[in-house]
Amino acid sequence: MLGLDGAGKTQLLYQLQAQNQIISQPTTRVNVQTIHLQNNSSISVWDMGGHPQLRVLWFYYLQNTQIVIYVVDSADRDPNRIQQSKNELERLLNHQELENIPFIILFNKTDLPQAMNIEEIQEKFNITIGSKQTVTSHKIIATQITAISNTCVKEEVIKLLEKVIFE
Ligand SMILES: Nc1nc2c(ncn2[C@@H]2O[C@H](COP(=O)(O)OP(=O)(O)OP(=O)(O)O)[C@@H](O)[C@H]2O)c(=O)[nH]1
Ligand SMILES: [Mg+2]
Repeated sequence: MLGLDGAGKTQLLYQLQAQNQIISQPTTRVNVQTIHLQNNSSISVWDMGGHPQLRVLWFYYLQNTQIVIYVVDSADRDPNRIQQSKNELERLLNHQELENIPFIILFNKTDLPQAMNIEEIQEKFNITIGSKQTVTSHKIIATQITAISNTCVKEEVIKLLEKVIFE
């Protein structure tokens, strides 16, 4: 699970574990947690710190990755941050180690009034929200979420994971 600092990755990880905890600390390296899916299967989620100085570490953990969950703070309208987030995403999509790996792209913080709407996201990130698409070698699903909400976030994300794993 990757994305810029403050995007909401750790908050989402807690949701996936059904813990309604509010996160206040940036991740300094990586949190690893097991999440249970259907058919007694489970996945290990590696939540990496997104601070600029930590992003270099992402590339040491790409081997054996089966899915990338890329989280974006859709309420951060700073053009520099949008560009950084796009650049990091592009770097991952083009990385040889991740060839053919599905991506789930989550535009988080939709609860905030300044959050970008679907049209703005699609225009700024050049990504279609909702439908499955193929970008270079990758199957991609992008959607909007609110990681702090306690309604259905876990179910929504697990459904997306199962969709890219099993379908
Ligand atoms: N309003 C709102 N705040 C959120 C949401 N998701 C996360 N946050 C807050 O955003 C801040 C950053 O969230 P984190 O989960 O720590 O972000 P992160 O991506 O893990 O950041 P790094 O560990 O620095 O890479 C925290 O204060 C969260 O509570 C959301 O959906 N809505
Ligand atoms: Mg974190």
